[in-house]
Amino acid sequence: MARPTETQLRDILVDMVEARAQGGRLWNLQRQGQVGTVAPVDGHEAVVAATAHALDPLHDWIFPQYREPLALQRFGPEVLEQYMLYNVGHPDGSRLPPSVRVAPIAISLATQIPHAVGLAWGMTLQNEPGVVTVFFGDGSSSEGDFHEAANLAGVLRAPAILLCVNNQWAISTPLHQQTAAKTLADRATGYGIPGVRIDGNDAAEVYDAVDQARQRALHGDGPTLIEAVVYRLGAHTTADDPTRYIPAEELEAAQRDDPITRLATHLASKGLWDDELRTTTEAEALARIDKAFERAITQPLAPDAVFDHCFTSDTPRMARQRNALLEATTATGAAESGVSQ
Ligand SMILES: Cc1ncc(C[n+]2csc(CCOP(=O)(O)OP(=O)(O)O)c2C)c(N)n1
Repeated sequence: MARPTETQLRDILVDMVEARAQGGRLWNLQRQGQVGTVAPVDGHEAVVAATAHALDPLHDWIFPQYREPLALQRFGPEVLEQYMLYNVGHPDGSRLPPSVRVAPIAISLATQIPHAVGLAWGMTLQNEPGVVTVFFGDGSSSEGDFHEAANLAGVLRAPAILLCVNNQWAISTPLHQQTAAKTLADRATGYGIPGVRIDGNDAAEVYDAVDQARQRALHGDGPTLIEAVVYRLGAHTTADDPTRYIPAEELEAAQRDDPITRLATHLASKGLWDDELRTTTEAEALARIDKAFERAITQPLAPDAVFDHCFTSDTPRMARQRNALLEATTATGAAESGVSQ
């Protein structure tokens, strides 16, 4: 049992509050047409931030799905900078410096899980210390990629933590239509690995579960499946209207168990948190995301960059398309500008 210290819990809360504040800014930027579709982190903050604090940024890897980056900043300031590049559509947003052990976000559901398990196995083969944690949702746990990767991880005893964030919804599909399984953690039995189900709104419980799974992996005992139960506190993405399918009273009940309020109340009772600290934390977080956004939109971007990272060299068809695009943008003068808004 590795309960985080009160100081660690305060650091986790700082990351959670920052992520929520920056997510609000990102939502507004999307509404202003400044960034693409955004998937809010609201309701997932305790799982993501506490996990990042239970891991070692120098040796461990994180493979996110798409909600996590704002709460992963313990792994380096580059995470926010790259995420903002991604949000403005710059290809460099999917390329973190090698020193930052966070993989690019995965929009194609569950594709990140085999990659994570492969890396974990590779680290074992190369005698590298460290574990790989991969985030995915309850919806993604129905994908073949999850089952294949979980099975392989068990067989290879890969040092991986399969972290399923069960937020009860996959866009508008509720959990009871997703699976007949009683719990998602139960699925671990079929792969011969431990499965644990935790309260994802409890940062201390998340920290403890991830720490235990990490110790098992480091001792050569293989992967763990963790199901962290939370509730998605709002829209799936900026393209969604949850009022069309989530009963208002259900959302209100979930909001009463907001992970930020829960941890803030605990730390306030210990004299370690107050409104002033929250205000300062939010202001600093907003200043950082505004700076990262300014940097992202002024980053030069060639109009044909969209073709750049598909193949080593363009196929004949891509070459024709690239040329056509360059001719069209030169004609309109668009090639002179930076990221198009
Ligand atoms: C392979 C694939 N199928 C379908 C989609 C469309 N899609 C995007 S998000 C989503 C729901 C994912 O739910 P879940 O894995 O529970 O994660 P959450 O968004 O709730 O965090 C779906 C079906 C996709 N991105 N990729």
